[in-house]
Amino acid sequence: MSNEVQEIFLKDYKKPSFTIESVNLTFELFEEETNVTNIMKFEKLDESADLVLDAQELELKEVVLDGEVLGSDRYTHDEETLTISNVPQEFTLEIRNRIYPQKNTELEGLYKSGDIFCTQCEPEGFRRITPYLDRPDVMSIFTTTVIADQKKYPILLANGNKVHCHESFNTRHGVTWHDPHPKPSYLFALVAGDLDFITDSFVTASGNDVELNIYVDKGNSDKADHAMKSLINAMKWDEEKYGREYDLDIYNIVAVDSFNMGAMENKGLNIFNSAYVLADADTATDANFMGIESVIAHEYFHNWTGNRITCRNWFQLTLKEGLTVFRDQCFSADMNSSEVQRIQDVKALRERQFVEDASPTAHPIQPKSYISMNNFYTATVYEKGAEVIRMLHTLLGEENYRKATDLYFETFDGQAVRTDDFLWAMKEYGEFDLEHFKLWYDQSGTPSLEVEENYADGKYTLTLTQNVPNKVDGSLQKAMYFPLKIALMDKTGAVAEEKMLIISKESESFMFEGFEEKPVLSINRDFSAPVIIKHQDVDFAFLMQHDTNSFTKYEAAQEFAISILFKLMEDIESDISEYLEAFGALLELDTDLSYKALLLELPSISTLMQKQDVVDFEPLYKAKDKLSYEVAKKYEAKLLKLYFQNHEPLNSALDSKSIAKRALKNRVLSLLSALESKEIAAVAKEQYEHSLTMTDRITALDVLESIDAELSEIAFNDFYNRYKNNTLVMNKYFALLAASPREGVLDRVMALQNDEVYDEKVPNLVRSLIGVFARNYKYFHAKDGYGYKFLSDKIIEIDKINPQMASALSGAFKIYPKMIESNKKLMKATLECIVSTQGISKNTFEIVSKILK
Ligand code: 0A1
Ligand code: ZN
Repeated sequence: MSNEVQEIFLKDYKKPSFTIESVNLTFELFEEETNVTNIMKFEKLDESADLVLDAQELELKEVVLDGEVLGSDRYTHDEETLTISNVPQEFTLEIRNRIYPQKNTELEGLYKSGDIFCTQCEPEGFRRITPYLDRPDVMSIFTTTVIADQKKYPILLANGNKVHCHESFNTRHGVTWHDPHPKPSYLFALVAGDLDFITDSFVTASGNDVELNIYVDKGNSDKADHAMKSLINAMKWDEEKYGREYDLDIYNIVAVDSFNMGAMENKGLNIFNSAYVLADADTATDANFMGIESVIAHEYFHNWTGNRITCRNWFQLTLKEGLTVFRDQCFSADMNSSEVQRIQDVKALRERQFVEDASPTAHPIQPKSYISMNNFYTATVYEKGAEVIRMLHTLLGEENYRKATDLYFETFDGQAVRTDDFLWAMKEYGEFDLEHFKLWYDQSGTPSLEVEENYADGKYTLTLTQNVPNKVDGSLQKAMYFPLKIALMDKTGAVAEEKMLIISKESESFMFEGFEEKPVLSINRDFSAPVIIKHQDVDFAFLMQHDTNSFTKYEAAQEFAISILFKLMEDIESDISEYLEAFGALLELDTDLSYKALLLELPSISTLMQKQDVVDFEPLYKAKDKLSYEVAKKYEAKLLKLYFQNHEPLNSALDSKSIAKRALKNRVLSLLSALESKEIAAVAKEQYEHSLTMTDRITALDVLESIDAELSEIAFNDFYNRYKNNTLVMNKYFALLAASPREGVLDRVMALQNDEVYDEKVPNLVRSLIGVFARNYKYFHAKDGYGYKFLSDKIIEIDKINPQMASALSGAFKIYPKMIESNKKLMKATLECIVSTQGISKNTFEIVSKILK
């Protein structure tokens, strides 16, 4: 495969030579195969063009042009395309082809998730269903008829509104759906199955009554209420915040167990990974509930940012994804605690995107080329893309941002556009240097900002020096343009000056006057720009206590702990009393409990790793273990008190106060686990046995696993027997064991693959067991290289089943260039083994070969 791969470049983009006015599809679903009839009305835009349709793994039956059956000499059909020459200016093409959804393990195109037929077409799955101009800038009106066995598949769904139920014929029935909104093929969807559903309705601001349905596996309808509530809140929010209303009579959501990603925004028929729909207190954690709220909203928001206005080509992906993530983040902030939401978004960004941006697979939010588009549904395109939109929001302010988005919607509704078009609308209402700001779309890597302070004669000077890392190919990149929120405080914590600076040069100074003594700086408040702040000699203890911005206050707590951990790495007996004092003050803080739970969290291993030039995990774990132990030892009594003050085992309510109490007491329990004492094990055991929520049970299991092998085994066995029939809960079971800090994880992970619940064809299970193991740095990066060998063997094996899953797993090797030499050598051997594997997919090849470069 390696010498056959084709790289696609943004600079080569050409407009389509044809438009498709309408598509009429008929699907006849059978147990062995599916027959597709596809009638398209074409118009030629380029006189001399041949019609080249995308077609992959399709069994062609018949091609009929304007009523005439074409002989096989009139077209060519190869592995990727169906080409017809000499077509008229306007014509109707009818194609009949056959596909085999039951054999489709890639989960792209039409496939089966258990007994349910479903589709995934973004970005290029439609070409695995029927020949088509499978590109987002070809928008057409779809009518879809689905015909299947009535008993096995009573529910038949497609995009748009239901227009016709066909008379049953023998044992079969059919339904026709019509979507009046022109759309690209990647938004096509079809579902057939025997499903339960819940239904509700929403009246739009203009009075349209929309039917809302959520379809789930039989027996699961009692777990869809939270998803429905989230959907209704999202619909209301989009009307209020963006003036966007829903535009069909029906909105359907279907939950399936086998899905490569989180969910998909198909017009009027969202298909979801069941993990983002199903929840009740017994089986889902508070974090799961939040995740559902945010993904349901994300897919709903796509109806305007993605569907009505879509991407001209796949290089524009962040146009819809960055914007939609920003929208779902703001929604979640409005529904919950905005300060906690912001910190969690930044945490996720730094854990995933910053790591990606510092790796060989770093790319701009608007990539310039790809081998497999599937590889670009990345934290960079999504989360960094959202930060870029957030900066625009900051630069424009709420009111102008709203005017600018209104203009964007008015101007481009019904079109396939570019990020430049969105930026044009922003610029209409914003005063900022657009050309300079655009670098965020073209450059990769996380900029860092070095801070220097000077104070003399009442004047305070802040000098900021930007450093943008080189591109992956080694070339230089330019200084960026961004808003930087700062505040200057006096020694009591009172804010003397709060400002939004515009940073645009490699180095610049800002002067502030009228201070009696040197002010204390609070920088990058709210994380106004996705940059790394490098600032020496900061009084973190002061900021932890007095900073008025919830983000920078949290940041100070993290940075203080990080500096102490690095000190411990140099000398494990270092004096850490100052930090311990500051931590003690946090314990006393009277603040929102879920925010407090975040303040009390010690930095993750991934956070620490990002600060190392050459990564070696052993000393990181050692330092973290030491600090965790000292914190727990010094504050054992206080922590226990805090635990019991907030522990309400019988409260499974989902109001913010109950969630916050659980978050805080579980944070405290995790902190206490560092003591590895019988007492804490007993507390965790009690919590496992008597709490009513999954949130509590999961934390208890995690704590037991880290303290007491025997008690852990008992609890895990109990958990297994209780939930073995619930695959979503079993994901948690596998994930907890794969993340275990206890020796022998790899052996246990290997053995778990033979568990009757485990199935290598189900992405959620693979992510939970194999994916989580690859983030268990201590064991994945074990010095014997067995962790690497295990993962690379799995990648090669899974690549044959599901290339997208395999290339996602390959991401664990991204850290390769930064590892210490001994590990690097081991990693290199396994990576070379992957790329040289005969028949390796282009997905996996692209990621692994980039890592090796
Ligand atoms: N557009 C979806 C994500 C998605 C992308 C690709 C998929 O399969 C290759 C599936 C889903 C979203 O942003 O929610
Ligand atoms: Zn999306």
